[in-house]
Formats: sequence, C-alpha cells, structure tokens
Amino acid sequence: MPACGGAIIAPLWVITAAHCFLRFKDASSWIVMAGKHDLDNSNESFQQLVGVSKIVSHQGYSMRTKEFDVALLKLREPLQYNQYVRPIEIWMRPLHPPMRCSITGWGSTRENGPRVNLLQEVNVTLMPLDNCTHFYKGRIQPSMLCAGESEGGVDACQGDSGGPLSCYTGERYQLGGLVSWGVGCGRVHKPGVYTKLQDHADWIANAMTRVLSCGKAETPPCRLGSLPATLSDVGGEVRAGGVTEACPYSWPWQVSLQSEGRHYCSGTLINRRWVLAAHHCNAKMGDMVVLGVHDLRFMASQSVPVDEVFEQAQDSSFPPNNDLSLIRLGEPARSGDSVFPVCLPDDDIEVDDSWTCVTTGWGQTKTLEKVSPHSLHQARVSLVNLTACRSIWGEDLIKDTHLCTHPAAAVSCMGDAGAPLVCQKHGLYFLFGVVTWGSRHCDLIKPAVFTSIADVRLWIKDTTEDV
Ligand code: 4AZ
Repeated sequence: MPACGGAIIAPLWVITAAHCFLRFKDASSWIVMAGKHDLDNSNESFQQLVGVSKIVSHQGYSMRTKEFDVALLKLREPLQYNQYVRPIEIWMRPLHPPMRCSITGWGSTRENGPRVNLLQEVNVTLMPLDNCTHFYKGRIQPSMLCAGESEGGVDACQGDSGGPLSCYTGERYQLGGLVSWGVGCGRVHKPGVYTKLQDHADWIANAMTRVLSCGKAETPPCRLGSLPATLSDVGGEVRAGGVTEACPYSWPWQVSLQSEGRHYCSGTLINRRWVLAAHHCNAKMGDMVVLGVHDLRFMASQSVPVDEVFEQAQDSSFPPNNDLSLIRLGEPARSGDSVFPVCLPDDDIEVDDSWTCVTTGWGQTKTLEKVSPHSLHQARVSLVNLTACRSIWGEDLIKDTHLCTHPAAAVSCMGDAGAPLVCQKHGLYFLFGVVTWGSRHCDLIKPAVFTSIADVRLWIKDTTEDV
C-alpha cells in the first residue's frame, strides 16, 4: 500500500517527510517506487523498484509542533535516470505568495476517501504565513509553507505526505516543499502545510555527506614510504624498515581499545556507532573505545564506552576462522578532523595491484627507524597471494577468509592486534583486513595474516542494521 510520497534528489537519495517513519522505522520494511504512474500496473516499462538502505529522519522532528518534517532515504542501488525518473533540485530563491506550485501524489482525493492508483496532480497557491498562522492559531513555523485556495477544495490529503510541492522557475520545476500536515483535506481556511525545504538545505547536504562519507582523512598521511615495508636481519635480530610514526590523525578510523586506561588492542571505526576489532582482543562491555588519539599518553578527542560486543558464529577450528568482533559504541562517535570512519569494500571488490595498502597500529615495534611505542605507526605493505601464503604457513592454517601480506606487517613487528589493513584507490581508504595471528617471532619469511573483510560484509551489515 502506498504510504507516502517522496521526491528524487540524487541517484541514491529520495527526500520525504519524517512523520512517514513514526510507525515503520526499519529501512528494510520500505520500498521506493520510481517511474510509476499506475500503482495497479506492476509492469510499467519505466518503473524502478529499489530497497531502502538507510532512513535519515531529521532529529528535530516533533510530533507536537510538526517542525522539521523531513527525512532522507538512501537507496540500496542508484536509480537510472530516464524520461520518467529524474531528480529535482531544491528551490533556494525566495518563495513569494501568491506563487502557484503543483502537488502530486497517490493519496486520497477527498477527506476520508480512498487512495487512488493513478498519480494525481493539482495546482495550489502559496499563502502568506500571516494568513496561515491565523487559520491555524499560531501553529505555523517559519520553516513551513502553506498552500491551497482560500475557498478550499484543492489540497493534499492522506497518503500524499512527503510528496513534492513543485514550483516552476520559468525553465524547470524545483522542489519548494514536502506535503507535511493540515486539518482535514481541502477545507475552507485550512490550507495544506508543507515543509519549506530551503530552510533545511544544510541539513540535507550534511546528512547526505555524513552517510556517504568514509575513508577520507582531513590530514593526509605523511612520512609513509613510497615502497612497502621490508625486513632485514640486523646482528641476528629481525628489523622492519619503512615503519614510521604516523602523522597525528591521518588515520582517523583507528581507535584504541582500553581497559582500565590501558591500551590492549586496536580497532577500526566503520560508522558512527560501530568499531570492528579482532575477536581475540576480547573486548568487553564497559571497556573504553578511544577515538582520535595519536600518542596514547595524551588526551584523545573522544572516549566512548563499549555498549555491546557481537561476534560471528564460531566453529571449533583453531586458530579461529572468524577472528572478528563488532563493537557497538555507547554513544555515536562525533565525526571530525580526527575521528572519521573507513569505507567497507562492496561485495565485488577485490584487492589487486591497483590498490596500495597500509597497516597501522600501536605498541612495541622492532624497526630500523626509531618509533615510539606510544605513537601510532604505519607501514605500507605488499600483499601476498593465498597460494604463496599457504605454501609457507601450511595448507590448513590459511583459510579463504584470510588475507596475507609481507611479513613486515606481522603482529610482533607492528606490535598490535586488531589493527587494520586498509587499501586505497582513488583517494578513498577501504578496510580489507584486521590483524589476526601472525609470526610471533617477527619471522623473516612468514607472511602476516589478516582476517579478510570482504566475506563478512553481510554479517557486518546485518549486525549493524538490525541491532
Ligand atoms: C496526511 O494525513 C495528510 N490537507 C497530508 C496532508 C494534509 C492532510 C493530511 C493536508 O497524510
């Protein structure tokens, strides 16, 4: 059943009303139908039905005042634009009554009437807010628009909510507002009330970038060698070359897991609420996730308690196959210069030579350069294919769920468990691995072993969406 209208503003984004999601808050219970005219005809040639991956409702929406009645739907896949599926821009210039705009929707054609199958349209006249405030006894906010006719008769109605109020610039239509509320439908002196979108342009832009943004650091990495880290034998001891101190906050997804003020593992921020870490780190509720930290002896940007830890279903194999846990933060991380999530690779991405990979972590290192164990350090690392990795470690130890790199990245050299392996292409960093076990003795030949992220995308998605 059509629940609400909406408008396409980008291939991945539909804008609609926040009040549409009071009852059904779960993204997976929604579908967006684009390119439709007749809802009864499921074979329309230009229709596109796509799932919703995220609902971003305005945090200021109030059922009482009906302010901030705006929400964004991020689609599971981008819409293909054609003759019947196109985006609309937001009207940013002044909207002067008595300008005329159009409303469209599949809502009721009269108060308490049935919904319709064919898309309806009608022209409405914008009304000065003073008049509207008078009709609605002060319940009109400056971020609302009122439109209708003074004698009533043309209006949006139940089921039209979230749909567009489209206004013509002389060249094209732009989106002035969204159907929000009203008393009844088409009544005299009870115009339709719309969310005035130009007042929410910043919120819209921010919400879209926040959701889409990952894998970029405000402070670009530096002191990172152009060649992968190497190992050499210095007087009988294995030393890593090319491991350097990171520039502060150039890896803003790197977090320190701490218990009683002591760092015990690294983790990786994958979105505002979630950190991915190694299961063998054994993170516990009440431990602290420390974000935006470079030198562990000094203040961090944020510390958030661990709210809950989720692990994958384990089989009994040893070493464990699925050495990952997802940590839900007690409160969302505040993204900023020093705190920012990494991207997760899409299902069909594989690392190959077109990527450059880096591992980062804290702790004791055996390096040629002097690197403080308290400061985050970094090393470019080269990948080792699974066949080569198996031939060194043995067939049984290296599973398809692993990813191997040059030994220089091994735990004992980098000194950190749970540390991320991130790979970069086109300036965006994706998380491909999390340090699991490796050569304990900083072995010259044994590759470092990471748990591969590619195969656990679904688990991450399901866990972080459902809970
Ligand atoms: C509704 O219930 C609704 N006349 C939408 C718009 C208006 C009234 C009710 C405006 O979705």
